[in-house]
Amino acid sequence: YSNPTCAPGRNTIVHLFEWKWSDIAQECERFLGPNGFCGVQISPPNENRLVSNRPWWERYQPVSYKLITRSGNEDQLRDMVNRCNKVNVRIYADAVINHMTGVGGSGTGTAGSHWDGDSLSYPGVPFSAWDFNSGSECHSSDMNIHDYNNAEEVRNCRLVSLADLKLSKNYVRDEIAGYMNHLINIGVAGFRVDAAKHMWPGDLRSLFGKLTNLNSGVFGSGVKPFIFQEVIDMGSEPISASEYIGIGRVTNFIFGAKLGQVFRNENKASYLHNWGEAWNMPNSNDVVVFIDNHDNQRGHGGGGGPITHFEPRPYKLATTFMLAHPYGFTRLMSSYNFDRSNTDQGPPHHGDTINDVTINGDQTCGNGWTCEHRWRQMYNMVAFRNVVMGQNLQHWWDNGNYQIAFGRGNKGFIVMNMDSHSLDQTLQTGLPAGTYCDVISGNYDGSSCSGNEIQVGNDGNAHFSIGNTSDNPMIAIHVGAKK
Ligand code: ARE
Ligand code: CA
Repeated sequence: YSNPTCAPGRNTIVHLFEWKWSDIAQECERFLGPNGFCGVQISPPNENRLVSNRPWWERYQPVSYKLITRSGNEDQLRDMVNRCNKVNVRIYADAVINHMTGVGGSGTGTAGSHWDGDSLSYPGVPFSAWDFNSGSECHSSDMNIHDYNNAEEVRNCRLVSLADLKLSKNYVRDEIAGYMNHLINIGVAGFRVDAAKHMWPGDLRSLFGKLTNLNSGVFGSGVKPFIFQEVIDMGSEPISASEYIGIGRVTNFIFGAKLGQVFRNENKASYLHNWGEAWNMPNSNDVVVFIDNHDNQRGHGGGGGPITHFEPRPYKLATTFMLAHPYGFTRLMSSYNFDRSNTDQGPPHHGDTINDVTINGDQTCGNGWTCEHRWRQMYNMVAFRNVVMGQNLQHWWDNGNYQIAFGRGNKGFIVMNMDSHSLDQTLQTGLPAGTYCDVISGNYDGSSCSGNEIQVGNDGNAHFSIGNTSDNPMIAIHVGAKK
């Protein structure tokens, strides 16, 4: 389950957080397909609890596995999956399977199903009280998780009072597998598994064993879904991400935290010369990496103050480094604007309807959508990653401080200046001689560069000069953008 199942030559996914299915379908066709993205992580597609003021997090409180949410209904989901697959962009669903709604209270969900969090009744599945962990499995005083040093409590008790499903039960696994197989049948390529830390690895292994292969009409025969499990492991708790590796990939939260320090100038960039496993991170092929996610960009999930789009300069630098470097399977975050004093704020909306994503003349988004993935530095580096994939990191250079450069075989080269003085260097790029477009300052249209040009000589050397005050203090060149 660790193979991302991207179409050939594609290597990065983007989390289109809280987008509508109809907007994602268009985005696949007009932008993600043409720009070489592998796929989209979508918000949870199943029925959720209706919470007043519609916070984004209501979608992490399942009511049933009917495919009706504010993002759209099942027909719209199918249309999105088909249209995206057609342009070689895959859909990865966020699977919230550890729990149902918060306990206490009752109501209806986004598909109209009734739920009762007092009696633990979810007739839309159906689940009833016997399908949840009880006092026999959970031994904390109030059934909630308090002690992350107690693995049994973390897995058998309630995460922020969410009704905790009993995944040791075959019936529960069958219902969840039925839901995931329904999505597989529609044509999704895989899953982000929410709150995987709160489920026993053995239960997940059995559950995933019930999954069918991907839709052969799209993927060919015998292809397993891609699974990446959300396990927040900063190295300080008894539950470690390594317990989940082998079942699928895991989310690597150390990655964004460590790069955050570097690109905020709290830890020398020159130390990145051995970035990767040597930094006490899992093997490259076992992880999904990212700079921030929908939780930590708003202080949820332990927060940790990652760099986000609110700090564009270090954010673009950190993302560029991530995409240029061989380590991990890369995910971009695509946000909506929100007031940082209100961490509940849902997506741009009118009434109960999520607003359309509009596209401005310069390719950026309007209507309250941030669309980091449409910033030139981001999408051009997604293309860079596709061009250099499989090439070794070589020709590392640094000034012992905050200026660094490295190449990827004879395909691409990057130079970054986070220092407080300018960079002026002739460096060995490993690239064939010629004129290259700097894909940070501009685009290549097939014949000319709209930004700066870099000359690589017959000896592979090129001269780079980067000021320290620019908004984008870096240069990236690759053989796909050579004049
Ligand atoms: C909401 C309300 C709660 C209320 C609850 C039930 O905020 O006050 O009790 O509803 O009514 C998201 C939001 C939550 C929200 C929830 C349900 O973040 O605020 O609760 O949706 O609507 C832990 C988990 C990790 C989890 C983070 C948030 O280990 O799996 O907490 N992340 C995922 C998603 C979230 C989502 C959920 C799980 C739930 O990405 O978006 O929650 O589906 C240490 C530990 C971490 C721990 C962290 C925070 O760092 O190492 O493991 O993360 O502390 O406690
Ligand atoms: Ca659990």
